Amino acid sequence: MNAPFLLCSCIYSMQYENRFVMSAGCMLRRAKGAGISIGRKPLTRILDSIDNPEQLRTLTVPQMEQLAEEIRREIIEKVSVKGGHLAPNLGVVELTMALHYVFDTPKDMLVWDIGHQAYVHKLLTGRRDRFHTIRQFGGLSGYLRRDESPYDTFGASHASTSISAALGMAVARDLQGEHFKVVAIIGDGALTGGMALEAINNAGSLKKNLIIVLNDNEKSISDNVGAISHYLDKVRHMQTTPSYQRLRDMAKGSIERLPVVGDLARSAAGRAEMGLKQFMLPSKSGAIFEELGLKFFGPFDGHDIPLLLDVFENVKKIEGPVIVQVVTKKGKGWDVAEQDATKWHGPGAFDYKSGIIKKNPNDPPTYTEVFANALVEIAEQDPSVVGVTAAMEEGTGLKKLHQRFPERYFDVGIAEQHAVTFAGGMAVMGLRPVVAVYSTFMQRAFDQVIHDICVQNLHVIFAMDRAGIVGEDGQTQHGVFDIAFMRMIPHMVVMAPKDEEELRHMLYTAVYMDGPVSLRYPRGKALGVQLTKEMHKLEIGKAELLSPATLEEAEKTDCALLAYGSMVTQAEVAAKELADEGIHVSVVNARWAKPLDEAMILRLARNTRRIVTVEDHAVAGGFGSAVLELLEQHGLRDVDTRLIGLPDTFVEHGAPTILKELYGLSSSHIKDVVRSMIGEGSRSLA
Ligand SMILES: Cc1ncc(C[n+]2csc(CCOP(=O)(O)OP(=O)(O)O)c2C)c(N)n1
Repeated sequence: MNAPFLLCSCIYSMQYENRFVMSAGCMLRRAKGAGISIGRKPLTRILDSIDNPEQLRTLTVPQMEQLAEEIRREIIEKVSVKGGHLAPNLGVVELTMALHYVFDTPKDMLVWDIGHQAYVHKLLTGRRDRFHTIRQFGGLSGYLRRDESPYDTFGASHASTSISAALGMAVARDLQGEHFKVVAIIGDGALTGGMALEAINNAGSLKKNLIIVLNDNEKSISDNVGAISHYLDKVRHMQTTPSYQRLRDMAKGSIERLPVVGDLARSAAGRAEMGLKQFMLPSKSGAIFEELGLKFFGPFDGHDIPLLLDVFENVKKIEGPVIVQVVTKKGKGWDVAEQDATKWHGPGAFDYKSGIIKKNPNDPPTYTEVFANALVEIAEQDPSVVGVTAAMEEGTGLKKLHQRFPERYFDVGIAEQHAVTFAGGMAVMGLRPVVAVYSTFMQRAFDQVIHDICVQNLHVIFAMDRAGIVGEDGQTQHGVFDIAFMRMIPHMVVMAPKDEEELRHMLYTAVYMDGPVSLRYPRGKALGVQLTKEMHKLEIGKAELLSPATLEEAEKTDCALLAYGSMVTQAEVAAKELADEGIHVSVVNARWAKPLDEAMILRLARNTRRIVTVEDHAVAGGFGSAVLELLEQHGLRDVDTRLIGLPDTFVEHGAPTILKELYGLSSSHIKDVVRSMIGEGSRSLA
């Protein structure tokens, strides 16, 4: 604990002895429990009587400690059914309770960063009854949504936004003459994002009343990286040094000897704060946040409820922007998750009794795995190949490259913009950087892709995982805009494989061509097709006709289905079933959204007069739009062309199968569209 702060908080606790039944938090701290033991359920739960923070505020500290255990159990049990964010939530149970206890939410505004750690917040803010529906279609979101609850003050899921949003709220509050607190809660991982640092820069000069709680658990999804993370390590480490411990004891002793609690003691504590602060931080110049104009307090034990209550009650009174560093343990309370917080960051369904994540051993590999293996294979042959990730070592599969070639692997933190320009710098020097990134997070670096990569025609490879509908993570995580924002940029080549075998060849092609190139592939299991030993280059801009066997035959079909990436399979299924009805369609694996296989598309359009494009992406600006543009350029406006893709809306969360059916990305919808084009009863030219 921060010794100077301890002085203030002890004084405070003395005054509030009656309210906190445990009395002065810092002096009468209870021994911590060993964590929850899953399987033993209490007969009556405090949790069942908590529907809002008002009710939480009536609890005593021992009751809150019991509630913390109940919340952990609830989260583990419910998340085990369908998967979700586990370790981040187990780590913030006490922190969330303390925030809702001390602050007058929802009038005081809590702004969570990312929101993957907001399950506790959801449980305490009237969503307990629906908690079992989390991340399921029609159920609670796995992140924050303003339309879900007045307690969700700002939507989130992409990192590093909380301080900006909270600062904006604080400015508006003051302009509107209102009075409430604004608290941003940001993880040490999210703090590596440039936006968070931009916001701190702004907050330090605007000097608004704003509280930033830094939830420091030393982890992003994997271990946190970067110089700021090392700096926080040092601050944390100070806590464990003997000199710090001595100061802390001195502080405690002096508080206990204080005869009265009043203004005098307060100012004494204040003086001690000033003096001791020099010892708390590695060096004066190292106190970077203070230098930037924010008051910095911490580190505090983020699992110590009485302490947290004291700290927040005090921080509430401080003027100007304040950062409070709270140290938490990711996965806290469940051994399995504590020991491997990366694995338990966001597991799929698991058995909470055994702590085993459910996985079918017969499942085919994921696209991520195939990509990761192919990249290592290529890197083994070519020392110029390097990998860049923005804090997604596990998710993108770059861990394999990290293990094989640590010196050619770069985790830059949650910093997609930097990742892109950093790769540009390496490309200028003749390296072949592969930026492995989720489609949704690529959105962050749009200008860098244009300005730093494409304008200079640099050879950077963007491998975009989780493209298309991702499912349970919902609105903010579906990768459904990348074709549009990539294909509109001059020089950029845009491709998507129909299966994992083609993914390998596309990656190889991307590495051994020139200029900027992007490929997208979906989340989850691949198709299970046989992988060939050797990778080879594909011809750029050449589509693959899947059926019928020749272009001459395809020209005679009723309609041409041009399918892009993962939708090829659905198109093939639809074509087979339509054939049973006597409707003959050709199926093309388009492969390239840019450059298009103009020759093939124009030939099919001129002869079949009916084109259907299919993609797992927004219709606006997508592959189908590219085809329409082509037809328009060649005066083929009278070709009946239908675009199957996502409408102009944000796709909700839920199982991919449900969402694909709902939004028309299914073979049955493709069939309906074809049928409606040619009329019931069909007209077969074949
Ligand atoms: C822009 C962006 N890139 C990547 C991610 C993926 N992501 C989700 S949680 C997370 C780690 C966040 O770490 P931290 O803020 O410390 O929170 P913790 O999970 O440790 O509580 C990352 C990288 C994201 N949400 N947003």
